Amino acid sequence: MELRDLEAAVIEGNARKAEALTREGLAAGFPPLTMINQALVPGMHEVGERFKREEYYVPEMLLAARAMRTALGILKPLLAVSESRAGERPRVVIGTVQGDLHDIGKNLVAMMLEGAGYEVFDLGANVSPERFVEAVVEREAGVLALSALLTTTMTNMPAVIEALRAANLRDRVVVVVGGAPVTDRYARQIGADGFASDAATAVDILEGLLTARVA
Ligand code: B1M
Repeated sequence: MELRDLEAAVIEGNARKAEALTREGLAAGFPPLTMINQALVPGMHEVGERFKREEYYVPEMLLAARAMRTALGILKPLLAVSESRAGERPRVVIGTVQGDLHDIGKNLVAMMLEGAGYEVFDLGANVSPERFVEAVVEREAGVLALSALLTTTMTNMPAVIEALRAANLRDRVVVVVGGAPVTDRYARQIGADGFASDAATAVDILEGLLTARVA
């Protein structure tokens, strides 16, 4: 098994092949994160490029997403959970903002945070500001992570921050945002505490923000 075969299975939208190759990759000793970062993510990136060039349409994107989710489903339980600091850490509520159905990147961020020992409550995609606030209250969360993949839905992020403020929770919750169209500048502009460009950085950024808050 080669990583490029797994990447190709995602690009082709072949879930069965992606599943078989993921299992083969594990048997061959590839670390789960290597398969994610060097095969699955580049595969989805290529799908996006083909969509841009109008070689792929929504059905192809859906098939690719299914292949990627199948592979991630196998890898997720294998991402090592660092137990050492679990319990000391604030709970995280995560979701994709209203109007946006993209959830793969958000799922990866959730997986990486869980792997780093955070307790994560994933609200899924197309989440309203009210639902985010409700979940922060219900779960007594100290972190809210928002994802958006569309330029037309990232503009729904400020409404979530505003809803937190209206519920008098803004000072108690660290808000991190991310997703392909989101930038550090935009994060600052809407009053988020942090921005992460990818799932691994999300963990680092959050660690930094929480350490700064304690200090
Ligand atoms: Co859509 N789509 N899509 N799509 N789709 C994009 C995003 C697009 C860039 C494709 C393109 O044109 N090249 C484009 C957006 C253009 C724009 O707004 N600038 C687009 C479009 C236009 C659309 C539709 C409007 C198409 C249509 O219907 N005509 C439609 C919108 C539906 C909606 O949401 N209302 C649509 C639909 C879909 C599908 C449903 C078919 C499917 C999603 C399936 C699913 O997620 N369950 C889909 C897919 C698969 C894509 C692409 C090909 C892949 C997205 C993905 O999963 N990437 C995408 C093209 C692309 O991204 N290159 C595209 C892999 C993933 C690992 O990366 O999500 O970026 P990403 O996540 C990264 C980082 O961004 C970051 O970490 C992740 C891991 O490293 N990150 C965070 C993400 N969230 C974070 C949160 C954080 C921190 C970091 O919080 C702290």
